Order: sequence, then C-alpha cells, then structure tokens
Amino acid sequence: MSLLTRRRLLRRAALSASAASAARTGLAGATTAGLAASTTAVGGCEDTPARDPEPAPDPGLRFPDGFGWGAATSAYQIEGAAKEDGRGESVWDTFSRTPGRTRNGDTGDVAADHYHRYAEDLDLMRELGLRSYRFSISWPRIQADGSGRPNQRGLDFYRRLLDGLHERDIAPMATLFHWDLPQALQDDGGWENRDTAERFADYADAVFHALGDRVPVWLTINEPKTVVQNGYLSGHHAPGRQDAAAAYLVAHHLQLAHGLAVRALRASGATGRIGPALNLHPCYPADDTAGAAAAARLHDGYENRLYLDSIFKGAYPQDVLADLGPDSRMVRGIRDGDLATISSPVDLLAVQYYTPIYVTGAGGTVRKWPTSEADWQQIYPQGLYDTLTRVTRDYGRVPITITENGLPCPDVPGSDGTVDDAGRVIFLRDHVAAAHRAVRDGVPLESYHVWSLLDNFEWAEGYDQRWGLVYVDYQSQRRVFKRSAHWYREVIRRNGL
Ligand code: GCO
Repeated sequence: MSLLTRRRLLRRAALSASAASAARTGLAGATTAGLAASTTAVGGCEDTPARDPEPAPDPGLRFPDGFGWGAATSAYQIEGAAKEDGRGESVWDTFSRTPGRTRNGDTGDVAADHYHRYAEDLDLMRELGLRSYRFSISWPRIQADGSGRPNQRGLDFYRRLLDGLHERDIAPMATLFHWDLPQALQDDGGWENRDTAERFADYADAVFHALGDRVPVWLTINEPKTVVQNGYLSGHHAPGRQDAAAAYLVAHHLQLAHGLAVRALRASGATGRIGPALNLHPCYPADDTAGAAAAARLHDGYENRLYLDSIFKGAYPQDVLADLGPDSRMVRGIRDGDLATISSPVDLLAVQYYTPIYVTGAGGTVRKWPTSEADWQQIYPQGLYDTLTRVTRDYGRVPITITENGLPCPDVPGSDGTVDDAGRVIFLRDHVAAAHRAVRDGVPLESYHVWSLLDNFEWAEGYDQRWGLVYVDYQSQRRVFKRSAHWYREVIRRNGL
C-alpha cells in the first residue's frame, strides 16, 4: 500500500489536545455567521456546534408506518461484570488494563453495570417507547477461550434480556461481534489468523442454535473497518497494533467471518434476518481539482467499497487491490471461493453514520465542518443522505437500517438534576430529517438507532465522552433521561419530527 494511502487512513486517531484545539479554532474562524450562531444554541454542548447551515426541517415529517425507532449499545461498553458467570478475557480487557492505552486508565470492568441492571434498563427502553434495541453479544461470555462448548450462564443472560425485550414489545437486534475478541484467540494471531474466521462461525452457530428463536435480526461484524484502522493501523484500539500489512489481511478475514456467519445462520434453520454493520463515510474531494477527485475516489475505496463491494458484488475494488499491491498480505491471503462466501446473500445492510471525509489532491484530509467533542467527527447531516442514496444507487434496493448515529456531549446534570443536551437534540433532529429525505427519495430504510442508549465506555476515550440519551452517574449507577431522551420519546410517539 502506498505510504500516502496509509497516512490518510488513520481515522479516529487521537489528536493531541493542542492539535485538536487548533483545529477547532481554525474552524471557528472559517465558519459562517449561521454556524457561529448555532454554537451558542447548543446549551449543555457548547463545544458542539451541532448543525449545518440548512434551515430547520419541516416539523411535520412522518416516517412510514411501523418504522423501527431504536437505540444501540454494545456489550463491552455497558455490561461490566467482567469476571462473572464464566466470562473469559477479551482483547479489550487486556488493552484497557494496559497502562497508557485508555484515557484515565478506564476499563470496561464495571461500565454501566448493565449486566446486573438490565431489567432497569429494559424499563428505560419501554419508557422511551423504543421499538427496536440493538445490543451485542459478548463472545467471551459464550466461549471464554473463543472455542468449544458454549457457556450456558452467558447464554442465559442474553435469553433473559431477549425475554425482557419481547415482554416489552421491543424488537431485538443482536450484533455477534462488537470488537471483544476472546484474548485466547488473539494469542493465536487474532484476526490475522484465518482460523479466527472459522472460530467466529462456530461461535455464531452456537448462538443461533441457543437464541435463534428470539432474535429477528442479526448483525455479523460491527464496523470491520474500525478494527482495521484503529486496531491495526493507528493502534489506538485493541489489539493496539501498527502494522499496515497485517491490517488488510485482517480486513479480509473479518469479511470472511461475516460470510461464514451468514451461511451458518442459513444452515441453522433459524428464521432471523442477517446483515453486516458497516460504518460508511462519504468521501468528498476537498476542492474541485482532478487530483482531489482521484484521491477521494481511492479513499472511498478504502473507507467504503472494500466492504460494500465484497459483500454486495462479490469482488474487492480493483483500485484498492492495485494500491495494496499483488504481494500484499491481503491479496496473497485471498483464496478461491472466499469472495463467494463473503457475498453470500444478506437480508439487510446496517449503516452507521458519523462523519464525512474531505480528501485533498495530496491525499490528506481536511475538515470543512465543525467537529463534535470527538475531533474525528464533523457534523454534516447531508452526509447521511448522500450515504443512504449512494448505497441504494450503487448496490440495489437492499433494506437498510441505520444502526448508529449520534455524538458525544459533555453533559452534566444541572442543579435541578436535569441534563440539558440541546446540542444532541439539534444533531439528531437534523440527521433524522436527512434520513427522511432519503426515504422520500426511494431509499428502503426501515429503522434508525441512536448511538447510544446509555452513556458508556467509549473505547480509548474511556468515560470522558458521553454519547447516551440517558445519563449514567458512574458512582451511583443512577440513570437520568437527558433532554434528548424526552425529545426522542416524542419523535417515536409521533413517528417523525
Ligand atoms: C463505533 C462503535 C461504537 C462507538 C460509537 C462512537 O462506531 O465506533 O460501533 O461502539 O462507541 O461509534 O464512537
């Protein structure tokens, strides 16, 4: 892979505090009066100028009947109970317990204690009116070492959760892998080892047999790209590697694992639907030069087409393969039949949208919009519309669910105990409006999930960034509906804005 490409791909790499604030200052200087005004309109989220220059959406927008309003979480980020009921260690246990890897040395050992408080959390979901809840199953709870007979106590936890969702009339959506690879498999090479894809298929098979009667929608691998870019390029996520050659072999094995799991579901006889969960970033040229257009196209290959084309077209994009080179570990690792496995027909595509990317002719990236507290995230709702319509245009009318969309705000309860995250309300409103425009223009979108239901462990950022609709006081584990939760309940009730 060319050095330039490598340099460009470090998404979500932690910027130094000074670089981040310099970037923000630069942006503030460049923004329009409209943006500057919106900066003051975000209440508890002052740092987050959460809107683009579009007018506020028509407050009469309605979604199709039965639209699945939801919220999302993942196991390691909320469950805690790291050593209970036979759970094994995952790469995130190892990584977060290694000094210097996460902010303040935070770990997911306790997190939002959801493992013990799931019943209370189910009641919060009901109070919100959720129609869909996306969560993930922790592989090391089901197979402590990543293989062998499933751990009944781990399965029982998810059955209780699923029963609770059904009792409350909330449709479950279960992700099989949200980054918590059993450490024992990492010790054997992790996703660099092709056998990990086979282990994943066995784990998925065990879960399908145990819980297949309760789960209508399965998602295979959450954001393979983030494992590649953060786990193996920048190294600021587990397993903390910086090895570009390994990174794209990992990408191939993650894609293979996805395809094997799709096949395992079909073979299990379970009736649920299944698809991948991809974080897609629209890649725009930073200016109108031909060089920027070409660079943005290649960038799009690495960000989006590598994952979409292999699943929906049965081929990796030629420009990416050429850029990686025939001697790359990835290209050498592709075996006959792999692409047929990876492109096993899926029932739906889960899209996760956070940010656009602007690519210069030199292959660098620049920011054009204000960022949230997460400095990799530019706030640009139109990017969601562009992503949804592009997927439908380029890959056909596969049903789409948005499984993540949100932003972090430095939310703190006021003296009256309420949490005023007005910036999140504006952000969500503008993105929901963009999704509505996509539906109006023919995108088969069936549901939308806010990231996240609860404040939680935000990976390398620890507990500093708060992404939830529901505030979590980590000392007492008390939950408080933020203003955005009250707002979202109304959206759900009205089925729109
Ligand atoms: C991801 C993950 C989530 C994150 C969220 C905010 O997209 O990175 O699926 O676990 O917490 O995206 O960064």
